[in-house]
Amino acid sequence: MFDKIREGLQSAIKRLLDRDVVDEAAIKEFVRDIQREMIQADVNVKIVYQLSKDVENRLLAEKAKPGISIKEQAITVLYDEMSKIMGGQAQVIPPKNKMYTVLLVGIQGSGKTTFAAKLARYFTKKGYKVGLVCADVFRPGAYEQLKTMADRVPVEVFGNKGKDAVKVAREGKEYFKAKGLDIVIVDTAGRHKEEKSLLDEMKQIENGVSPDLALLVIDGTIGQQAFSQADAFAKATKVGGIVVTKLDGTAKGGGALAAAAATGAKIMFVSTGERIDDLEEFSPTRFAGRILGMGDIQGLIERVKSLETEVDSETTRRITSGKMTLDDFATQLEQMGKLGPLQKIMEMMPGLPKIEDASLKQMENNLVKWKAIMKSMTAEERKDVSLLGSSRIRRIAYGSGVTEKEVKELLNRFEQMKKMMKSAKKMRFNRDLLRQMSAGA
Ligand SMILES: Nc1nc2c(ncn2[C@@H]2O[C@H](COP(=O)(O)OP(=O)(O)OP(=O)(O)O)[C@@H](O)[C@H]2O)c(=O)[nH]1
Ligand SMILES: [Mg+2]
Repeated sequence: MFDKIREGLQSAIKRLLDRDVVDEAAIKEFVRDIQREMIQADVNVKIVYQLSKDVENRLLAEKAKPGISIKEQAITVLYDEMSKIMGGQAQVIPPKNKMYTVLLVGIQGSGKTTFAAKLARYFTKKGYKVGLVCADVFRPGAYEQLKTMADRVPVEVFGNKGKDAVKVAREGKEYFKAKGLDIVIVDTAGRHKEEKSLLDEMKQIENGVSPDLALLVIDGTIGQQAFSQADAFAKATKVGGIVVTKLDGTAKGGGALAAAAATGAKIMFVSTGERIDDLEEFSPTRFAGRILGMGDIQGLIERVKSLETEVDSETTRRITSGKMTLDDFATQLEQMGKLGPLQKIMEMMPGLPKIEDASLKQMENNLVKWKAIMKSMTAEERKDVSLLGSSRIRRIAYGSGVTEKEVKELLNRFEQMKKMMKSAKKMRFNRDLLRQMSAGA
């Protein structure tokens, strides 16, 4: 998701980080870089202009804060402004004592039916009792499509062929109300290719069904064209929210999100694939972070801080003086594991070279293997690897189900790591390492 724009912005960031001096000219060039990348990702020109002007003004006006380099400042400001253009956070929290009705509308093929099932799943996981209503009386097979997906949740689908949509929706509500459900999701027909007639019909259904929430489902592949749909919709309903779909298959997703947010409409969910669980609540800060390739960098820093306290000073001294033991190494690996999957950690660090998924997978596998190998060693062996002659290595390999070569590989890595840690002595442990990696300062 967002691969193209992320790569573009990351290389802009990297170019900035690679500079020796960051002066006014460098900042202006950074801003121009960003403009170019965003326009290529189909972000609306006005939005790009506003964002880049704000970033530039802030960077030129604000003095770098103590302890933060101008480079870090540039990334933080960009992140901040990107979060702003993504709009506010809007969560859906249906009450549990009263039935809550969600109406889905959207033009043909935007992903309503798929989303209906995903949303049913989302609410079911949160402990709500959910029912689906197929009010698409237009397309043959609409009921079956919804039913197939609903079976995977699983939730019940109410449908009644050959009647008008409003009537079916009303009957569906009554039906599920009698069963004591918490939430009813109404899927409608997308017989429209353009928004005017869509909105006319939506108002009609809305009046008939009186939903608590009307969601406009927008296909993310239309990029900045999302603006006019979201805008017209926001004006037509008081209970509206936006869903942007197909973000997995498009380079224009960032443009669609920014355009929808620019209308003032609330983006509530994004859909990122065809599977039933490919749904996310929309969070502006998280998405800005992802587009910049730093994910939830704040969250990561917090986690690293909390891990730091777990490493006592004795261990730190041992490691940085080149006397790291395999136990220490195991602890390090353990802690990396706590930060989350490598893939995620990597995504959170702008400016890191892109690592192929395959080699990441390989690294993950190694970590699992190494842990097993170290578990098959005795405490003495972990304290002093020089004990590990060929017969012990054979025993360990056997005990952990790997080859002797793999045990030796681990020992090599461990030696390398030991050297690296010694030379990194001046660096204050994890946090500084992370800061270096994340900001290149
Ligand atoms: N890659 C991807 N495909 C999606 C996503 N959401 C929906 N699709 C696909 O888009 C196509 C249309 O999805 P539907 O859910 O049938 O769309 P709809 O709005 O109900 O269509 P109509 O009822 O005909 O208006 C299907 O092939 C879905 O599998 C998504 O997030 N990612
Ligand atoms: Mg449909």
